[in-house]
Amino acid sequence: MKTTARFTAGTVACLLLFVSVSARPAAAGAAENPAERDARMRWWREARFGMFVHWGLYSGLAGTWEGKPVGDKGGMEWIQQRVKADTGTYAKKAIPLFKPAPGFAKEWAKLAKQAGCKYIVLTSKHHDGFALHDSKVSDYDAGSVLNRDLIREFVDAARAEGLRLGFYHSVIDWHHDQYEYALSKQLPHPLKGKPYPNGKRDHAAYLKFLHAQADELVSNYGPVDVLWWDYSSQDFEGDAAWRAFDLMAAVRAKQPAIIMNNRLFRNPAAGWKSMGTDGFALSIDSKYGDFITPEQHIPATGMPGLDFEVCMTLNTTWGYSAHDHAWKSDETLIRNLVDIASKGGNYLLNIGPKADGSLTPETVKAFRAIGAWMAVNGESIYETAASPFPYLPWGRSTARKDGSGVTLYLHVFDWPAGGELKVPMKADIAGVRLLAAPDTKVAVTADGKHTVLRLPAAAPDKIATVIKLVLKSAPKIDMSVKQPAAK
Ligand code: FHN
Repeated sequence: MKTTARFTAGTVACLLLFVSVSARPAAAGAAENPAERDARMRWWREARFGMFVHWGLYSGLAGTWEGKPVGDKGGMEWIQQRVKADTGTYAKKAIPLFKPAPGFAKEWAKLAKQAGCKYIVLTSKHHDGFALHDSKVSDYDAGSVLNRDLIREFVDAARAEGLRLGFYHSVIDWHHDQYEYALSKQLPHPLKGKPYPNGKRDHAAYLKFLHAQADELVSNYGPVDVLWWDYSSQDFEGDAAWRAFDLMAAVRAKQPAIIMNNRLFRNPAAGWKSMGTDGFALSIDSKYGDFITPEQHIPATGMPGLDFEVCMTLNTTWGYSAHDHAWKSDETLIRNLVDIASKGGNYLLNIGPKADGSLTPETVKAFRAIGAWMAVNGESIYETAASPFPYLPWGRSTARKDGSGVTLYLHVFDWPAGGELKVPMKADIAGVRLLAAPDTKVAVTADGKHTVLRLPAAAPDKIATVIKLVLKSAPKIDMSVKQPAAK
């Protein structure tokens, strides 16, 4: 089923996205109709906010190689590729430093819960090929090397906090001796351009391994809510690269309700237009996956009716680095969450735990700040649909269809100097409330095509004050108010 983002007039149509669905997910292997798909996607669409966790052998190296910082920007989960180390050299240095403490995942799950995350996604295997579960088809895994099943420990901690959970699983593999890295000029590999050190390789043998490990992850840990594949290139994707459709079918056979991203592919119908991390396209055919995955970029316009999730780092690296201090402000993080929700998308915000699983003070502070904002304003994010406005000069908006009425949430970033907030709509307003100052009176008047709210002189929340408007019916949006052209 192909869905393409359309900027429909008023986009109130996108509110239909949350019309309660009574269907159930289709049985494994059966063709899924739109109502069944909506039922399967519902929790994810309502969740809006998840925690991403990049943790593995690279976490112990922490951006340092042979005593020197590899850099202070960019993904240090790529350190093996950045120093061009073969897998034996990399493992010899990294394994002794990777020392998961008992109960490591409990801190992550508690912080995710406190922050208002509804799901948590952990790297079961990143590009370096080291699996965090106890794998029967590999000796480069936590079971063989640490005598631990770190995925089991993660799953138990996530469930104890009532979080939905998922696995990020890299199809790229810098360890496996049958992975034919020469088949792609675009995908990274530490030995790229060099002959295979072990002679001729058989990619089909690697795919048998890849499929077997994926099967272990969806067979041995109970319900898995998300499988976050990563990643393909334009010259190496889908069936040719991964036997992708078999892989997805095998996963769905074990986990019929699972939600999968679009990264087994890299073509326009799968929501991609380039190799850039902003190379997403505004369309996806669900046979390629359930959602589009903009990375470190928020789509400039809305994507009404389209499922997408923006994944972002807290600083500039996914895996832990001792040298990356470019932490984003609480304002940036919270406004990103609001901006993404106002476009109908999910925010997957990353943490990069240290080798023992512990978190940096900056990580804890950031997620707690988001949690404090969500404790007051979460209803303006969860279970909402994209903003019905083409543009709001002072902030963002989300919406929810409530019976015959509509609830609008206005997220004010730039508080009006004179206390008068102009909203480009005419509406029959039944109630208005500041979520951060519920006892404050807000006078409402109409001025031509606009609704005018008389607000207190100071913003109750400097980052984003949320105004809840309960409307008796759908608003009449002034569609002439558009984003100013870029200068
Ligand atoms: O190469 C990976 C990268 O290390 C990280 O895991 C991100 C997260 O979305 N995905 C790939 C780059 O797009």
